[in-house]
Amino acid sequence: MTFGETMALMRPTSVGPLSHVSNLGLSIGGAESNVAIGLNRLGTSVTWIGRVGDDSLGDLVLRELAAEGISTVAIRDPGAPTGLMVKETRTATASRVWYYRSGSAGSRLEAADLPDESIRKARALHVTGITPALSQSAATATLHAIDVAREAGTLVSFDLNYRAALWSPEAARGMYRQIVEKADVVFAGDDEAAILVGPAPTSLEYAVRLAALGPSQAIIKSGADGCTAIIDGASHAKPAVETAVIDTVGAGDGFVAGYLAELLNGRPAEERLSTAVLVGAFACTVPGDWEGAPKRRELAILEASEPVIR
Ligand code: KDG
Repeated sequence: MTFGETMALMRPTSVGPLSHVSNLGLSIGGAESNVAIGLNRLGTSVTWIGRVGDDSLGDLVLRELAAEGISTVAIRDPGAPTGLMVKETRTATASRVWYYRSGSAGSRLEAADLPDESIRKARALHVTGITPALSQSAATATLHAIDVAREAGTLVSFDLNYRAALWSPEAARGMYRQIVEKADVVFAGDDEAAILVGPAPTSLEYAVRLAALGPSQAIIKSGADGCTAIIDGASHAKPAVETAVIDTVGAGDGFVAGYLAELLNGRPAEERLSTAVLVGAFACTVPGDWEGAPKRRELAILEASEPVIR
């Protein structure tokens, strides 16, 4: 189970400043729904909870999630629009994201929106550090959901997912600490971990410091440098899977989906991390944030020696 804000996502069909781009494709994006889709494609069913506006972009979000087979608990908010995210492919190798989400329906998520009984019954609850950055009510909802999950023995997974456009490192730090101390599994990039535990010389040291705060599984995602983890007291590392990179946005969510899918399948740590780096690489192969997520039967594609599989 997961919850958060899923936005409409517009992305250019050509490279250059947005002021000179004449066509934008329309899709959806949201870290938690990206993870949900990744998990579902790997065979793990997921429920996504969130608010969208009572508008056409809200219809788009819910239709896409339904098309991906995600169960949704969606609140239609007539008082606020569905959030919007616009990508700019400024150069072939440098892109950026513009958010139009302040006051959005998704940011008005509140604890009363969350079905506590379903959280209690879920095998896992996955939250990200984006949701508590959206508003006070979303932050309260996040902490509430984690408490409900913990009391019921539902595994709590947390991806720090720092977004500089939403809050400062100082504001994020206290919230990260509260959540990490209650989480079973924590994911972070090196820079994100540094916000919470201060600068460390190596990724492994970041994992050690995060694990020292409580989680039995602390995983550092280092993009093209792979990942490092402390899992049940043992250290692990995996190189990234090499692929032609089109767009790295969503790779971290793919990584999380791959890891959680294998964790929930009862697979050992090494296998969780192998699938994580593989699914993360798949996310980089397409412009969208989640469209490249693999079905289980496709997992071997990236390592195939022939470009065409017949
Ligand atoms: O991780 C990818 C996400 O960043 C993207 O899909 C949208 O949730 C999003 C965000 O807040 O950036």
